[in-house]
Amino acid sequence: METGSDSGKKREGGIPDAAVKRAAAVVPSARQVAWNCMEFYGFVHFGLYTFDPSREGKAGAEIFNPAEFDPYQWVRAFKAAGMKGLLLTCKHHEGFCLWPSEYTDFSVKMSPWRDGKGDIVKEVAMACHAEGLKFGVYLSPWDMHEKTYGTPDYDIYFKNQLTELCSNYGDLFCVWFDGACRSKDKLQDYDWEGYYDIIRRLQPEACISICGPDVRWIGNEAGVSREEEWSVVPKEIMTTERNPGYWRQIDKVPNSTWTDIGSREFIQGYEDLIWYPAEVDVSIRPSWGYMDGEAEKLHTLDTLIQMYEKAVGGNANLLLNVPPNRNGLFDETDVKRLSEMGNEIKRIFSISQLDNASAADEKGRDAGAVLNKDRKQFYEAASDELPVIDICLEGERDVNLVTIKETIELGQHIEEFCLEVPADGAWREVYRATTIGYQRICRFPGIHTQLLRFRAIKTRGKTSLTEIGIYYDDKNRNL
Ligand code: FUL
Repeated sequence: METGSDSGKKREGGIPDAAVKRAAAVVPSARQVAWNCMEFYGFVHFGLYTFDPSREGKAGAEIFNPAEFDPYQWVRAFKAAGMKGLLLTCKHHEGFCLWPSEYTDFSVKMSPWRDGKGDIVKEVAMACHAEGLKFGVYLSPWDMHEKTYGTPDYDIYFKNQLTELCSNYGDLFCVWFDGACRSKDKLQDYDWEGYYDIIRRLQPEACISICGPDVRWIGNEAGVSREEEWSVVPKEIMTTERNPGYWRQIDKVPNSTWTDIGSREFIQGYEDLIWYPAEVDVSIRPSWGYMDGEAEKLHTLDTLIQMYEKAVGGNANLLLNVPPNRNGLFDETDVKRLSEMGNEIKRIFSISQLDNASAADEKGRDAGAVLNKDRKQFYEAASDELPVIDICLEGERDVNLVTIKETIELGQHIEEFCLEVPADGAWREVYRATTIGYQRICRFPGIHTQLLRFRAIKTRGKTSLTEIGIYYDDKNRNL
């Protein structure tokens, strides 16, 4: 169910209502829904740069030798954090390939590691699949080493490598094309559509991220999410990201770094709207690749939990990078932090207050479908009216954390909502926010109540919710 025509034109004097209707009708593909449901997964930056702290790019394959390389250590650490997948930088901007590509010698096959007979990509993919993590590949379009870069021959080279990665390493959940290109003089005229064809043919379930049609960059690398996050945005956001020169016009051309790319006011100027959900990518350390002296600068547990709640609870997925060291292992500091993070996420959501709860809308229609985690069961408003859902708990309970999920399979519609509790014969608001989308995590000062009301304040047409979770965080984190 992919949407959008190809004109991509800005609409002069568009009618707001028409734009809102168009936005309300945009829905995700099945692969985008599956991707959203992954919520949290890990990035691994590993390459020649790991072994070359000077980062001058002059070193050759002879320095690549991760003596204790153990992808199971990475995979288990990611699983302990609660991640659902692993994305590996198979080739970063430096051009060095972690698999023995047929199309270049600048790879593991010229390294001393396993006498040039090893394949990092294969071992990582196998460890992921054996341990139940999804596997994804990062292949940098920008290549500082490959001589053909900047000419049509590079497209052939790139497509050959893409074909290798999409054919030899099992199912991929994502192919990640980085938009970064710091080269000023040598720009490639990439055949993006040709790349997408290869992926769709060989890996139909994989999302194509960043310089691709399925998943959008959040717009910063600091782990910062928008307060109002829309998965429906102008198609131009997608096409600008993949133009390596757009950084020079960053204030003029709509792109992922802009604060507002989805509001009613913003979209009314655009004819073509697409489903293009956001991903927050951030490193656990200051750098993406391993650097000495950064173990002391790991993000704190509080910061990581805050990033998690704002991203996964703010209609975005979280992609957290952890760089292996020169032995080919994560440092123990990082392994420990990942397990703390996983334990904390589990703890936060450990006290559900929903046992024997019931839910009904204002008209008395049963809304119990929101009280389970089955996405196929959902509550749908009868018309364009603003839904009000009352959840009745088994008795009076402590509550300070609520999760809400829209049925994104039907689109993203809620623009503003609040949560209320009964007080003195009326309703008292305890929380208010804008978008929900895949999920909103709502934190508020603790209340003691049997009834909790969800009330939509502003929507784009008919809304639908698939889940409302009600919890008590007994540490009452004030994030
Ligand atoms: C950026 C790259 O330049 C960084 O090295 C890193 O790979 C990050 C995820 O994307 O654009």
